[in-house]
Amino acid sequence: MRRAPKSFRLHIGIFGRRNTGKSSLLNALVRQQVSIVSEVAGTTTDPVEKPMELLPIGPVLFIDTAGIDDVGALGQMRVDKTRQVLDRTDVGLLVVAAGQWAEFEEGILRELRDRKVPAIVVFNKSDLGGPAPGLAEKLREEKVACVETVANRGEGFLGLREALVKAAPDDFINAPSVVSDLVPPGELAVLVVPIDKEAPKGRLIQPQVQTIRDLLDGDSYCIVVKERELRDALERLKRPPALVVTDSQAFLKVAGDTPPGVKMTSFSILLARQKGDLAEFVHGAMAIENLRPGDRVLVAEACSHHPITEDIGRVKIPRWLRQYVGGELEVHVTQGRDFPDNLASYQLVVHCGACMWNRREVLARMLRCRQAGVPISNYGMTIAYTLGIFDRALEPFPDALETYRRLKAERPTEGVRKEKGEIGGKGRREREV
Ligand SMILES: Nc1nc2c(ncn2[C@@H]2O[C@H](COP(=O)(O)OP(=O)(O)OP(=O)(O)O)[C@@H](O)[C@H]2O)c(=O)[nH]1
Ligand code: SF4
Ligand SMILES: [Mg+2]
Repeated sequence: MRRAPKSFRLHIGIFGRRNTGKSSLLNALVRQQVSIVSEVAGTTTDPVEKPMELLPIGPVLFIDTAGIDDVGALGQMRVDKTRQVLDRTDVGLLVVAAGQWAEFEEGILRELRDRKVPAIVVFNKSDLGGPAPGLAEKLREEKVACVETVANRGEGFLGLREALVKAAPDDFINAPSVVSDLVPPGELAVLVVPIDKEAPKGRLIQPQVQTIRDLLDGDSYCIVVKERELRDALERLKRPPALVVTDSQAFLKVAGDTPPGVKMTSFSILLARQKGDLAEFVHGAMAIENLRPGDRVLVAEACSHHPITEDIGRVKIPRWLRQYVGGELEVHVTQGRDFPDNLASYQLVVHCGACMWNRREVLARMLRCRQAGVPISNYGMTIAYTLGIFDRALEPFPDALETYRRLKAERPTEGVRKEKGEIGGKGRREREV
């Protein structure tokens, strides 16, 4: 994996009075003992830095600081060092113990606000007491996010991660391109766009348009074909394309017609990476292996209506899943901003590519799923998995492929159902409308 230089990392500064649990919070966030914790106020004397991959944001740098309510000469030095951290913070966590709130906390918020740095107030030690009545509401009105944690017991961290995703500046959240990093300048991508009765009249759909535009922006180029012409188009080329991208519904035919060695994926998987977190979707798709007849599956579409996606979400994906599982599934469909509160009652969420949304919205949804303990996959990932071409579809994304292979190796039952012939027969048929 390429290492992100420090400046590309989202710097998350952890501030607050002494002994509020800042170091405990850092240790719980990174699940390691990187900063010394003790009941003695003033334990952390110098900023402690910890770089890590914080899914789903990506590379971050946590900076635990010395409590800045210190007094005396030594205290002043700590205050100065902590203040320097404020200057390089992209998101500030203000840790407050058991509702302690006074001019001191208001002062830190002001400092963050003056620097236009988003702040999250962490009411830690909430086992000992919550925020003063009305305080959280007042802060939220001021657009300051608030969460409650018990850092030494690891409680409240999903809420904190969700708040971090919301607070992170767009530059960090909207990082990956659609496709241009996969097709070098001057190279060719072949895009496969089935034009059948479900295709909207006279136009291409958003994911296809966005892919073409991104290729042009990246100084590469593409040819666009229907699935029937793909083989012929590839034969005419003097050198193979850098990538073949297909509508997920034509996955199996396109996988068959694209020579081994030529990377292939779908528009929907490109969107899974650009708008969401590909590694998390890999986990989600692999949860299909655990589905059993009678399980509940939520199909979520980000926009309110689209003839193709409606059909794929309501008819085709449920059918592929049922065939893979070998029995009935209870499939529910949601559209737009509706997302049920009872997520935990589902065994799987399958999300559309969310081409109309920004990455932050998709990541927030993924976090809600994680919070509820329900795996989330997306359309293309689900289709590739049920059709048995998951590795192939992940080839352009070495990190995701690696995650898949590692998880597969760790799960001894993986593939057993296939070998026993319990699944996979009818599930490998394509485009059953
Ligand atoms: N009850 C309770 N105790 C906590 C919680 N979080 C941390 N503590 C305890 O509070 C004490 C101080 O924790 P630290 O993480 O060292 O606090 P700090 O803010 O880093 O302190 P300084 O480095 O001195 O500024 C330790 O004894 C922790 O075990 C919590 O959520 N609840
Ligand atoms: S938002 Fe989702 S359902 Fe709507 S067009 Fe985009 S991918 Fe399809
Ligand atoms: Mg500390």
